[in-house]
Amino acid sequence: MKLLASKTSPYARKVRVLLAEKQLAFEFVEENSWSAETTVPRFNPIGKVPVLVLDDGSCLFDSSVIAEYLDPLGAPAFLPPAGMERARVRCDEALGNGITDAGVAIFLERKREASRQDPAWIARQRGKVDSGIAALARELGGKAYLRGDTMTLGDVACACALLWVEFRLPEVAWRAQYPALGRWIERLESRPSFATTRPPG
Ligand code: GSF
Repeated sequence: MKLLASKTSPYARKVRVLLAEKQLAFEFVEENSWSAETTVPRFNPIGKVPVLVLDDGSCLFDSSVIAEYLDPLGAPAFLPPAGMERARVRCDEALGNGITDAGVAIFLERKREASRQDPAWIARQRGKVDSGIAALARELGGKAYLRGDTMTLGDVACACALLWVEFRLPEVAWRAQYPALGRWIERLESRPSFATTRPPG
């Protein structure tokens, strides 16, 4: 299988961490979905990365869908089998995705010419980043991982979100505000799956 992705995408990083943790073989195809030459729309009509292209040529897109497909392909499992336990992990993942979505909205708005930026829109999205990170800190409390002693997809999504926020929106400074999140993320970052998927530069 092939993964179409950029090296900076936090959504793609979530998938790349899972592939590394499960030691699944894949070809990384670097794509900038914003460039005029991108081939991504041929594989995903929405034109976004990550996209997983399977050996039969069929495609899966949206990082959550790719995670759903990958989880049973190798150990360890990142999702409980069913029921409320699985829904809770999915909700943790949605929290991470939501922090990322709001952060990306700010990042893209700031790319516009200063006079065309909407400060109210940026403030609204910043509110989501801040309240999302506060909720994550409350959920983690003093636990090793969000759901106890086992790392789940929720931990991976939230860690990719926070590391991306630190990379692109350093003014958010969540490490200073939430030392427990810092300790949790240091544990995750020391894993080869996170170390090898760090954005360049
Ligand atoms: C979001 C993917 C996305 O926004 C997912 O896979 O979870 N819900 C999707 N990808 C961005 C790159 S990045 O911000 O990670 C993308 O490809 N954007 C191109 C565009 O045209 O919006």
